[in-house]
Amino acid sequence: MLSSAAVSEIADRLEAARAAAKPITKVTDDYPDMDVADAYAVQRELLGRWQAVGRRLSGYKAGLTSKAKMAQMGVSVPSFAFLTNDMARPDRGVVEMDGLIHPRVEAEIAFVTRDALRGPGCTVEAVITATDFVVPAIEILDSRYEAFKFDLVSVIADNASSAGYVTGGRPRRVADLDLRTLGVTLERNGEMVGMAASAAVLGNPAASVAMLVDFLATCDEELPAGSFVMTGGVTEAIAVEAGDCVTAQVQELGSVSIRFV
Ligand code: OOG
Ligand code: MG
Repeated sequence: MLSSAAVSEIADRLEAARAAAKPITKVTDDYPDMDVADAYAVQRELLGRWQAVGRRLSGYKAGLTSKAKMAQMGVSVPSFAFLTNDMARPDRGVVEMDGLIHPRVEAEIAFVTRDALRGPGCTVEAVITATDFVVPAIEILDSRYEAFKFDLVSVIADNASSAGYVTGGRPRRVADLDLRTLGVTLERNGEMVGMAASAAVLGNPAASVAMLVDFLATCDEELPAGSFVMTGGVTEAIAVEAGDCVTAQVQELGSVSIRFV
């Protein structure tokens, strides 16, 4: 297990990379013995620092939950991370490239829970029962690592590349939907750059929430009522440049857009 000094040093590096928008080598190059638990300790350290300066925990994300994402990133194990209020961007708003290293966007389905969920053994049915509504979302990723290349441990330490998120569309009750068969598209400047069915995420994006709940249980935590959860990119993430307009559309849920300047 990493010492708390090492955890703090890694958090320093990641924060410096983020602040300067300059990528760093992946942390496992310097800490080859670091494991997944150490990486989550770095995440906690980052969250603690962010909360200390007034950022608030606004949700959770699961990532690397679709085959498309796993293949794209070369990591085949889902990961979890925190979202904070300052990462939220308004639908149809703008995101400045300044301050970002090499941003990518991905189309996701996000859940908002009504009831608390506690693992272990959380099921898709339990998630569906506890869910208030689902909405379409775009996640903005920005790996703090050179060339957007990492391994599982490094990406977890980097809070799973999180940089921002946008929700929009029409909130829908899950009882009215088949969460497995929703068509999802991602467009950049009007060109279709990704498409899949929602089942691409672990067979059902609710399974991604269940996995998060079971992960939180290993930390002796529950997923509180009213939580916002991003379930993971349905298709590959797409690199963006200044001037790009990106729209994610989810069947039955409407669309969400963001423009980069
Ligand atoms: C890691 C974060 C993965 C997703 O939805 O798959 C993720 C990355 O791909 O940079 O957020
Ligand atoms: Mg994501």
